[in-house]
Amino acid sequence: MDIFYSPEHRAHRGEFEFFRGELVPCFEKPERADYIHAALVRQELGNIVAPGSFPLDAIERVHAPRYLRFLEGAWDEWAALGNTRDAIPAVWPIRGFRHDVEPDSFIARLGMYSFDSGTPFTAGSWQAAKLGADIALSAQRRIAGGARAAFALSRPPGHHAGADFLGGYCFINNAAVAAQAFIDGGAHRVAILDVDYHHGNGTQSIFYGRPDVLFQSIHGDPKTEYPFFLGHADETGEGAGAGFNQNYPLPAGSGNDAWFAAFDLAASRIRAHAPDALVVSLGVDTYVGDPISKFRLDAPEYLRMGDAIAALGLPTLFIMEGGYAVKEIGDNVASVLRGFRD
Ligand code: SP5
Ligand code: ZN
Repeated sequence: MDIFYSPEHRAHRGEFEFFRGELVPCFEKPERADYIHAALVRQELGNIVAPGSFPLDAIERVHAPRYLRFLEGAWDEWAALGNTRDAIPAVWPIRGFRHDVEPDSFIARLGMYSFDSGTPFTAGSWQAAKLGADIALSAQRRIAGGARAAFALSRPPGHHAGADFLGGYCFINNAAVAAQAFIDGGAHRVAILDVDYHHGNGTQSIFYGRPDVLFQSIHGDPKTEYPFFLGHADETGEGAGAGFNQNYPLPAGSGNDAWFAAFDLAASRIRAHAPDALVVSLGVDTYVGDPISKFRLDAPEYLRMGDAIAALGLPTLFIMEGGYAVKEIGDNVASVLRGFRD
């Protein structure tokens, strides 16, 4: 399958994220994509294809224009204030605060458009995030043109980003942008399967009221796992979208059997939806060796995952999300694609 990739992802290179009272080196680092790229080339899993460039319109189909304008200008604004280090959100308008008045202060607007302090905004974050969306759209177009599958190998990831907020290392929701592009291209129904360890809160929130885009997410139980405030089993959609969102939260420590039991439930929902295309938010932070996550999937399970996804028999767009065991990330991603192909 074609693998859409650009080395320019390196423009996004956060220095530190805030964790337990101190700044720790970012887990979401450029080496992640470098290792994946190297493994896919070594295992000859497909042609590496440079993305095209798309107008912002396709991204504005799921993100608020004023949020995108903020992201686009954020680094210049921050730098004009005399800053050279990354911008890290530090103040947020929670319940009872005004959300209708956009403050003038940069740090206040950064807080208004974010939900955690773990997502530094760096000099090249906008460029890399926009490029990631272009990668997702290029891969989506390949499938719309008749390909069975494509892989959007991008970073930063996207599934925590909502219509007007960043967080969880994510700025633009690539999976949501791609799913919407399928709909705008004439697809009647799309399914998104999110296998990242963390709940795809951004994707869920974007499609929560819609029946055309089914969202299925298997993840660590938000009672104990990030992002904590969304991802419970009783969140099933609202209004016209009622019944088109399913979460499969599993306890920290869950292993292969529990994970694939949840997968089978998600797979039957996807089959029942009869989508024209499947978007897979592919995080491999479910791996037993992941430094920030607590599932225990063994390396061979990624082959099985790819095989199980292929058994759905759908045109499939894989989009890269999380995975922080950098030395193993390439082989685990390659296994999913190999399991899918063979
Ligand atoms: C896309 C994605 O996988 N985003 C995940 C964001 C998780 N952010 C919270 C990270 C908490 C770091 N915990 C460090 C534990 C070190 N032992
Ligand atoms: Zn994750």
